[in-house]
Amino acid sequence: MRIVFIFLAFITLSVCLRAQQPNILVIFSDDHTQQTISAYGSKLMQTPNIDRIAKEGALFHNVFVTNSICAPSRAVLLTGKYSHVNGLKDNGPHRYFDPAQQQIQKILSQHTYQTAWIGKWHLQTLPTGFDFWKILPDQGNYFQPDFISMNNDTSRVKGYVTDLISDFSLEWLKNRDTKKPFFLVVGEKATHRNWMPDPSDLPEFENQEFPLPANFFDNYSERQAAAEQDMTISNTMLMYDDLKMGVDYTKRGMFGRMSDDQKAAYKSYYNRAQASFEKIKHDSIEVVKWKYQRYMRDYLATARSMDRNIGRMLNYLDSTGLSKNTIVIYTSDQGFYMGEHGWFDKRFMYEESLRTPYMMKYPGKIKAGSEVDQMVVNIDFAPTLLDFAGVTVPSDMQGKSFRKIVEQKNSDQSWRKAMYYHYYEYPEPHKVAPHLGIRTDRYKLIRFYGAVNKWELYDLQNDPHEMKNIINQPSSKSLMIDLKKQLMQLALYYKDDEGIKIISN
Ligand code: SGN
Ligand code: CA
Repeated sequence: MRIVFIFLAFITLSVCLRAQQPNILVIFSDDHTQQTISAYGSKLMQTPNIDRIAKEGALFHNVFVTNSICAPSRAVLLTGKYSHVNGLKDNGPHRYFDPAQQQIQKILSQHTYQTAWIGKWHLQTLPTGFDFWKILPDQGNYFQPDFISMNNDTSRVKGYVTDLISDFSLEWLKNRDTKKPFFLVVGEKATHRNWMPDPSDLPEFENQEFPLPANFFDNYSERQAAAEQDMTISNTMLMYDDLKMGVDYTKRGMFGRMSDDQKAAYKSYYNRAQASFEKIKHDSIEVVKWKYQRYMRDYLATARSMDRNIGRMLNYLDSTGLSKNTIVIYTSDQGFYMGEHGWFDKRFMYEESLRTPYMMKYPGKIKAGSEVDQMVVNIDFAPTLLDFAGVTVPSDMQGKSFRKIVEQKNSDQSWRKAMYYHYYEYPEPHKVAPHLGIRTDRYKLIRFYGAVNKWELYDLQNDPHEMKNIINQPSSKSLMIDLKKQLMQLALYYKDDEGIKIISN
């Protein structure tokens, strides 16, 4: 009798625990930056559905990535570890993500969760430890994209990538095992280069003019790595591939994949753009400004489709009553330059690409409209989700759960005051020299190495656009010594042996 009672009590307890486990939906976009999200105060466009997550939950103001590039950032999301520990330092092709290692989905599976990844994946090895996945090969395509399924079959699907990723995600949600909580990552392709909008989103921005960032015409003085990169709108951005001028739609490839209707819509739209180019093409300054406007319009239009599709997913959660017990997170693999320093792309430890958007809702647990100013790093994402799922965070994960912070239960005086960064990929595709660095709430110290051997120091309070490297000012000396010491402490703490050597040199 007693044994039966204990058994029943155990069953009841485990059912209760399970009932409390939240569902988790992570919407993980590609290169979508804070400067273009209205929740962050952007005036460039409205993102009402993304903003909804922040309004119903928390908006994070200071979320940074460890290595501002795609595949490494995904590896951090899965492992809660820096690139030098999880093994994926760059996008490849010579480095691979080790699929055998510990990952968040594998841990959640062991604790009743049903797990899935749908959309862009971009780790060179296939997903492991998910109950379901359906992914784009490599970067994927915007139109009629191929998807790889779990049986390793690759097939082309008719439609626009952002719609399809949401369709597959909703389909999986509808057919999931409702007895288990779910963990679903939706990997968006938007807003990645070459920014091919859904034709229905083309008119929205066609006649809008966007203000040039204050440092658009940067001369990179005292910043050698910034001067030597290859990611400017003026020189690197391509008239054909990126800006869709003079496209031959009969050729195979990303344009050839479009349907006749889609091609017709593009031709008519981009012919008008071409006509505006013809008028200014002999004035080099006007050409750069024209490229900037075209870039902004296409990038923002891909974000518009994504925002609409996020609305579809949020509506599904609301209409099924799932919202009540579902954590929804919107974030991106890193930030991006929208013309700041004259650039597109990411990689640098400067603010626009070091930051990533992050918002999170969980009704009843996270107060609607809350704001988080603490310094969060993407190594914290996995530990936080495990914490919310009631699972012990493995001691080898390098991040920390910010659950108490977002639930406003603890002001946590011991929370990090500085973050550590390390970027590796060189030279392809944008010639950004490898570097590592530290960011505190006010200062940033960067050490470029390899192709460029230089230190840079910024006072973010006086110079938020990072135009003035103050490393050689005599008054910076003691600050530099102090920051370098802290940088070394962080490299030691995160066990970055390569970083330790570079800092000591
Ligand atoms: C492609 C892009 C680059 C971009 C990388 C990495 N070129 O190579 O501009 O930096 O991806 O992006 S493209 O002409 O092929 O679009 S990441 O988001 O996957 O890291
Ligand atoms: Ca990316």
